[in-house]
This record gives sequence, C-alpha cells and structure tokens, in this order.
Amino acid sequence: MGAGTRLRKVMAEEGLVEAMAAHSPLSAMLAAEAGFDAIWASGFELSAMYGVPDVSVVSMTQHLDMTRAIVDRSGLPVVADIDTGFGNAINVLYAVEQYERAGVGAIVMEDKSFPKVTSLIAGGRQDMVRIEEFQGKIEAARSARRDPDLVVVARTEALIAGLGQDEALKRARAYEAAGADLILVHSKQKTPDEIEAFIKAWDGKVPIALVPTAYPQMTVARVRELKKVGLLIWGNHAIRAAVGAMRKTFAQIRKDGGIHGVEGSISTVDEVFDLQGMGTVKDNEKRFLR
Ligand code: SPV
Ligand code: MG
Repeated sequence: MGAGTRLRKVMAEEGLVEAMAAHSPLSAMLAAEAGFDAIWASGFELSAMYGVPDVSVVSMTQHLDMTRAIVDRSGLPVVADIDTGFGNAINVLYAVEQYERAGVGAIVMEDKSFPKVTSLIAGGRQDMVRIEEFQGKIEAARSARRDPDLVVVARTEALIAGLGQDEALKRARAYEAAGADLILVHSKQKTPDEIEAFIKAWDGKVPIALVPTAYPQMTVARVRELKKVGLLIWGNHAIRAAVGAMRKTFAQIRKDGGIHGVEGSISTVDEVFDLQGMGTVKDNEKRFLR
C-alpha cells in the first residue's frame, strides 16, 4: 500500500492523522516508536538543524534528501513540507514528482511567495501569491502525482498575514475548487479562538489540517470535537526538545568539568546502539563473516 493510501486509510478509520515533526531519520524513528501516525518533514526543523532561518535558505535538494532518509528509516507515512513549492507552478511539477518518488504520502504547499519567511516570527514579512496563481500550483501538484492517493494539502497563510477570516475562507474555498485534498489553515494567535472560528465557518467538503504550535491548548481531544480536522501536525517539538536537552547537558558538563554528572540523565550508549540496529549487525556477522 502506498504512503498516501496509508494516510487516507488512517484518516478514514481513525478520523484523524496525528503527525510529529522530524528533522532527521533518528527523530522520525523516535516519533514512530512513540506511536504517532505520520511524520511531518518540517522545513522549520530542518532549517534549524542546519542552524539557518526558515526563509527558503535550505534548498529543495537538501530537504528532499533528508525527507527520503526519513521515509526510509521511519516506516511511517511522511507528510512533506514543501513550503511554496520552491518557485512557481513549473517548479511545483518537478518538486512533486521528486517527493513522490522519495516515497512521501502527502505534500503541504503554502500560498506565500518565494522566498518565504517563517510563519510564527513576530512582525514577519508574509507576502502571499494571488489566489489564481496558487490554484495553478495546486493543479500542477495534482497533475504531477502518479498515485492519485498522494495527498495534496493546500496551506493558506491568510490568518498569519493578518488578512482575516473572510480572506482565509475565500482562499480555502478556491483551493478546494482547484482540487486540494485538505486545507491547512495556520494561525499564530495564542489561543485556539481564531482557528475554531474558521473551522466553524468552514463550509467545504475537504478536511482541515492544523499546526497548533502557537495555541497549545488545542489537544487531540479538542481537535476531535471540532469534527472537521483530518490532520494534526505537532510542528516543531522534535527540534525544540533536542535543543533543550543538548543545552542542559552541555552546560552541566562545563559546570562539572567532566561527564560524570550527566550519565544518569542522558540516553545510554546501548540505547543508541539499539536505534542503530547493532543487534542485527552482530547476528549478521555470525551468519556471514567467515
Ligand atoms: C514547519 O514546521 O516548517 C512549518 C510549521 O511549516 S511553522 O513553522 O509553524 O510554519
Ligand atoms: Mg514549514
């Protein structure tokens, strides 16, 4: 079964796909181990991992290579964050072909202009493309996919850009008309009110996708009550957890003048060996090395 079909099946059977962000195969493996349904191959996380801002500095090739490695190692369907589609509708044709070949189950494309600026930054330059232009990009994504089950998610940044609910709804309706399978509506309000108002007013047929980073009161239970949400993305919690853990550990080692103080609070080497599959290496050595 293809990754897109798997995502659609979970959505149909469970009512909701819960995706955790990842910036590496290892973080994706840990998300799979924790029981999430899917992996969010986040542009923000990968940019942060490279130590650069999420402003279209990381190239499509860098993101695609990491996404391919995440697909290979996680075993879960991957939802690829393809930002603006890396250019216009012509670039989208190429990008979707490549991401589908890498094995993703869904692509999420946003209606900002290239180069984009990360959404949650205060006072960010949030330039949008025209509705018709983005409809062309959605149609390009649909026409590039070989598997009709590859999920095409159209993301509107109208609320992020401060354009209001009417514009967000207008865009969402236009993107559904262009063939989007889901509409992702993003918000940086500190409470779920703006998003809940949008969802209440949503009169389309396709499900909504959410990234509730800014409004963490939005739990899985609360999302389920809204009925219309099909995809829930925990947007950046892998990289933020990693940053916090590394900062704490590094500071402790500097303070103690050695590693003795952190042994109890970090993963053991054996745990990392397990994740790397060293047990299999040892078995294979017995079988094949002569
Ligand atoms: C990402 O994780 O790259 C996203 C979500 O697109 S956000 O950073 O909130 O825009
Ligand atoms: Mg992104």
